[in-house]
Amino acid sequence: MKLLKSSLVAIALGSVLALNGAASAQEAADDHRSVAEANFQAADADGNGALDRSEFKAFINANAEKDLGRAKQIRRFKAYGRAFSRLDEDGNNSVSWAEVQAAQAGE
Ligand SMILES: [Ca+2]
Ligand SMILES: [Ca+2]
Repeated sequence: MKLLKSSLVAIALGSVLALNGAASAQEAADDHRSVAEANFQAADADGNGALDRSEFKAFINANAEKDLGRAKQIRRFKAYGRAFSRLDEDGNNSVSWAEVQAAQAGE
């Protein structure tokens, strides 16, 4: 299903990508990041700029709805705790936007 969807998108965007492939790929990445950032801010219920474990779960679920990164797999396997620990690099039991971006950069 995912392959089929990707193929259809590729066909639909073929002429655009042929003209300006690199810029379009970059824009798609920027789009994903701005959606993820909006989800991050929406999930940050207490507005302290970082996600605790329950806020993080809301963040992952919002990202899964948008098919971002590995959010769907995390949701399917309920691997929120493991994902949280992996992202929380400084171990302060909260995930900052910088930590989310650092993890994405490493993928
Ligand atoms: Ca918070
Ligand atoms: Ca942290």
